[in-house]
Amino acid sequence: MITLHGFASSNYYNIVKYVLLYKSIPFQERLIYSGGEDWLAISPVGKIPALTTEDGQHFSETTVICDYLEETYPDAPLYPADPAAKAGIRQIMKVAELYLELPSRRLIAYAFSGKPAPQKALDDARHVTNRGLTAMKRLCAFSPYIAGADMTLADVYVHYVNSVVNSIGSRQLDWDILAEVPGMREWNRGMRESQIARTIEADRKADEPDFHAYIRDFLAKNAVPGR
Ligand SMILES: N[C@@H](CCC(=O)N[C@@H](CS)C(=O)NCC(=O)O)C(=O)O
Repeated sequence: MITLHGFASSNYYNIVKYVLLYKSIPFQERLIYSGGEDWLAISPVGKIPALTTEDGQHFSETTVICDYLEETYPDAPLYPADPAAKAGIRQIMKVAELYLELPSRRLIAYAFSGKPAPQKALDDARHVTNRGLTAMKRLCAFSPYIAGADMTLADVYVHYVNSVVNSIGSRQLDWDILAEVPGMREWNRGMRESQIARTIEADRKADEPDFHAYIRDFLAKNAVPGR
């Protein structure tokens, strides 16, 4: 059986979990927050999530895992068949990853430690996020799904990107980032309603105490340079 490694407070983990549930692929979850050499053998950069296939191969990187699942389990497709339409979906995901998720994520240490972020870090995050927003305004249709009539991987991906943008980026920058893209908030609310999203959210809530304990322990051992 497929094994999904990671923890339920990770938005990237939840993207893969969503795909597994959406496609009704049998899988087991292995709880891990971080690890040593054994973990690097499964996830070479040491990041969550990673996946072990039915025949024992391991790999990491969320979009790589999702593409593997899509190609191996083509039922309940999350990409259009047409290559150009598929590229359009992947473009939305890549823009969301590089220009929305990552600038917010770079502020995560300040959010967890409570130390004020250096002004340069805030300015950089705002600049990159602005570029992402400009692109998303052009790319997103929300009619009713992010790229049009059909639910795709971009809906799943951006929904969980938005959780980091909302909880980290918006708070650190004191800026309602998602409100900048017309239709994004309403669409995001709709995405939260599905049974799969509710299951994932319930699991995330259940993981919260352990995740916070892990973060407290991490911060006790690793100093976060702040302003
Ligand atoms: N590029 C990776 C990023 C994954 C990632 O940043 N995961 C976080 C958890 S949400 C993590 O492992 N953080 C610990 C670390 O960076 O060492 C992906 O797309 O899967």
